[in-house]
Amino acid sequence: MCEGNNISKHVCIIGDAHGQLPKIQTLLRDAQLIDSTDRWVGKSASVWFLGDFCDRGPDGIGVIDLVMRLQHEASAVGGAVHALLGNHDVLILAVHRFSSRRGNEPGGVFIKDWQRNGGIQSDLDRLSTEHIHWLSHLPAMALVQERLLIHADSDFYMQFGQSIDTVNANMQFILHNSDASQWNYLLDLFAGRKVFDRRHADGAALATRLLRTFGGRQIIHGHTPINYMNGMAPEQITEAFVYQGGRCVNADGGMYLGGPGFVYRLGSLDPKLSLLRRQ
Ligand SMILES: [Mn+2]
Repeated sequence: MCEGNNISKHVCIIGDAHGQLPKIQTLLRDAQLIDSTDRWVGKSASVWFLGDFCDRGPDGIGVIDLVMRLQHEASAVGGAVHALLGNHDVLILAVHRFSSRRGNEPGGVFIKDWQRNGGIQSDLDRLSTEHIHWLSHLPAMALVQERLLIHADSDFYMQFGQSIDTVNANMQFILHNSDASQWNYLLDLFAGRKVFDRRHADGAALATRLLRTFGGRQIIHGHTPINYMNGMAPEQITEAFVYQGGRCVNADGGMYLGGPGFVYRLGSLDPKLSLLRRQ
């Protein structure tokens, strides 16, 4: 439990699942959020999944089914399970929507992109109307206890609006229409990464700008496996990677690369991380 926090404010973050159902089950069990039969026992805790449920691993649909069920079970007892939209979630929706189009037609290219990026045929085969509805309504951003939660370590979100609600609505608008060029535009931008990294010339400034625009004192993201930022072996990564003086937190343990994953619990924010006001 988070020190000094009321149990009702207990928030856990889980990074990119990428079809790793057994690892997700283990993480949730070890955190005492589910029992041995996968039922919610987390009471009033809340969990945020940072997106990218499918691709690269065997059972993306299994992960989505678990998360969808836990949402119902948690909310029935005062808890909450939330999920953000990741680029791979957009990608599998694109493949499904435009699957009848050939490679030379608008949207026909998505299947190649998806296969190249670890698309799993059995996930596509099992993708139901319910899954599509759920995925296409996921928010792209959220503000939780002064943290700005996003999937990708990129500032591309600003291309879709200047408030969290506007960005979420604009992305969902694309996902509910069949304009392949808009889907392509979203996927191209969503592939960006490492924008807030210290090795990026404007990393700190871009992180600051994002927080000024959307609020929050810290960015928490997934999308880029931590080993790609700190050079550690994925198997050794058991905690979030905090960088840019605490302004940014990477919660993607690289489970599809062999990492065990981890649950990142929100504690007290460092008081030196001031709230950044709009200028
Ligand atoms: Mn991603």
